[in-house]
Amino acid sequence: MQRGIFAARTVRALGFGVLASLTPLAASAVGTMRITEWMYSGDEFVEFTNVGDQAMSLVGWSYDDDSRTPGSVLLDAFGSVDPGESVILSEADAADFRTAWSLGSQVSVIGGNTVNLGRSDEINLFDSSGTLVDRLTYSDQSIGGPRTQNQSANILPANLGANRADLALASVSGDAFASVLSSSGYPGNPGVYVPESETAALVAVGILVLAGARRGRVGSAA
Ligand SMILES: [Ca+2]
Ligand SMILES: [Ca+2]
Ligand SMILES: [Ca+2]
Repeated sequence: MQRGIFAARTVRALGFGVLASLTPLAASAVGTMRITEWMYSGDEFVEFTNVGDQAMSLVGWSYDDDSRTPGSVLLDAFGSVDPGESVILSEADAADFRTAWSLGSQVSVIGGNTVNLGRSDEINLFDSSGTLVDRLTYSDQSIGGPRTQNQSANILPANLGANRADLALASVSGDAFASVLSSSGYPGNPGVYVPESETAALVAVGILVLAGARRGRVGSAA
């Protein structure tokens, strides 16, 4: 009995010790690439952001849609991605995409993506060993969340890496994600992912916007 209690306390103490030693490491050791925004139709693009605090080399990394195959679309051209930096994979040529969104040359864009996204599809990010780093499975019809036709949607800081498209927020010009309109008039914010503190303060507002958008979209055609 006495031994059992001692053992339980020891295990618990060891557990806390392990947690205490791992937490700071996990928070500070590496860069962390996450899917942060996407639009499947209109000005089709996917945005990846280094939400960690170390630069990250994307040499050897790749993207695929719901066929889930590492190496399908190489992301080598992104090179090294700084902490807080967002990079773009677009269907349009990189130059055309930059023009459409008034992006400077400081935003890395890989254009001409032919592994395109549909209304119900998936975004997969693989590292140089082919290991899945992040995935976003989305469908406004079967999963919920915004329909990203002619508007992008954003992953909130709390949901990064969690594959919760249903909790994504549609972009609205002038919103907390610094959304603007493309030359086609579509709202989005490719090339920037606003800091967590600013976004978190406006999450409640975003949820209200989303709820309003859902109410206003009842009965939309395919
Ligand atoms: Ca598409
Ligand atoms: Ca597809
Ligand atoms: Ca963005």
